Amino acid sequence: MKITAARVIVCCPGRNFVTLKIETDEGLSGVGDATLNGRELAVVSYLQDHVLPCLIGRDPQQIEDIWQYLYKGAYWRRGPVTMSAIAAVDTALWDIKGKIAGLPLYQLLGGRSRSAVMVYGHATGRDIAETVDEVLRHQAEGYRAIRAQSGVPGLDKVYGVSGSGRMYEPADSHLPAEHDWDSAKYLRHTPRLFEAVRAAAGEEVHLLHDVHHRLTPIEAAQLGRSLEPYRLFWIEDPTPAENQQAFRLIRQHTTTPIAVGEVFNSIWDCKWLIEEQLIDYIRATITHAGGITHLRRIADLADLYQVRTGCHGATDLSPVCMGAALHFDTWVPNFGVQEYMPHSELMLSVFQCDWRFEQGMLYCGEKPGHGVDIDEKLAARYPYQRAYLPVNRLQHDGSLHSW
Ligand code: EZ4
Ligand code: CO
Repeated sequence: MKITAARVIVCCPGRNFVTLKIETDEGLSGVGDATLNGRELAVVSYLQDHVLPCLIGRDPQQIEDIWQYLYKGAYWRRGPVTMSAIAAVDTALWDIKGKIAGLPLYQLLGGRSRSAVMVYGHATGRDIAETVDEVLRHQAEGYRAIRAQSGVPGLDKVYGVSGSGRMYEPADSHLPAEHDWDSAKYLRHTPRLFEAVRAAAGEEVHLLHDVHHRLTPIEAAQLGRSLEPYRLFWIEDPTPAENQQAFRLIRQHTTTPIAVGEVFNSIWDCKWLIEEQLIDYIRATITHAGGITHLRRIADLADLYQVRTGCHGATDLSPVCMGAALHFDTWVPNFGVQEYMPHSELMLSVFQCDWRFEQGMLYCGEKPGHGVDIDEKLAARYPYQRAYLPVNRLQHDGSLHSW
């Protein structure tokens, strides 16, 4: 079998997605997600200009060899652009392999480890009352795990809080918006938020929170400790992870579980944190961390240390990523939870999916491969629109801060 064609499809049905489609001489095709929020076209060029010409004529069944060829063969290893491009190829090839075998992806990986995939939904509000309402709404929809974020009194705009208090979109379709930040205000507010949420939502529901790299290590330690009475499932990205020693400091002060890694792209970003048992959940995704082939290695390493998976699943990951992730989650032994922000109707008309949501769980489909395809004609009606994540500045003097 040979790869005869490969093309990159860029579309914006409400937000930008980059999709790779690979075709073969036997009429089977596969798709992969290559969306890197706010830097989409860099991956498009990486694929079109540098990767796709090397794929034509190769045997699509040799997934491992093609992965190594693209990783070692580039000479320039790792990085989000490279690893997203490799991920897209890898995901498309696993999709093709599933179609060759006539098996859903989770069967190729080793079969079902669980009946369904627990997901967490996003409850966001402009203030505590609105967030509590959103948490209750999610519980009524059956969610067993809910991430809670809210506006902070005295701060104008805060990450993850949309104007309407409902869904937020993690990009703005103009040049980067500027948000303001004050860690002291946030540290005072967040325990009050979770006190109210836990009181309203009861003991059973899993509560999560995303700090989005905004605290220093000692501030993150304070936050973790102040949230202990509310028994969170995790706090995510409490501090930036470039200096990984920071997590040792946090660990010395709090038993609140820690999730890290939505911006990681390689096992080398995770290795030390996992081996030193400084995190509890690894957030790496298929799309940004080298595809199924590489994420499987990360999960296997994590399993040795009882670190569980908690794949990133915001709406900037395309339905292709979500489809593949659900198969991965159905198989992976050390599964923790899967992030789930439902895509819009329009997005789901461009991408056809076969998963279903029921009582806080997602069920992957049984179609061969990962079960997601793209309607290229419809996609062409929604061309790329420039969009960026916001930036964050300290409120009192305008210094640029982590977003
Ligand atoms: O900011 O997906 O946990 N989820 C998140 C997301 C990320 C975006 C970045 O593109 O932090 O909302
Ligand atoms: Co996050």
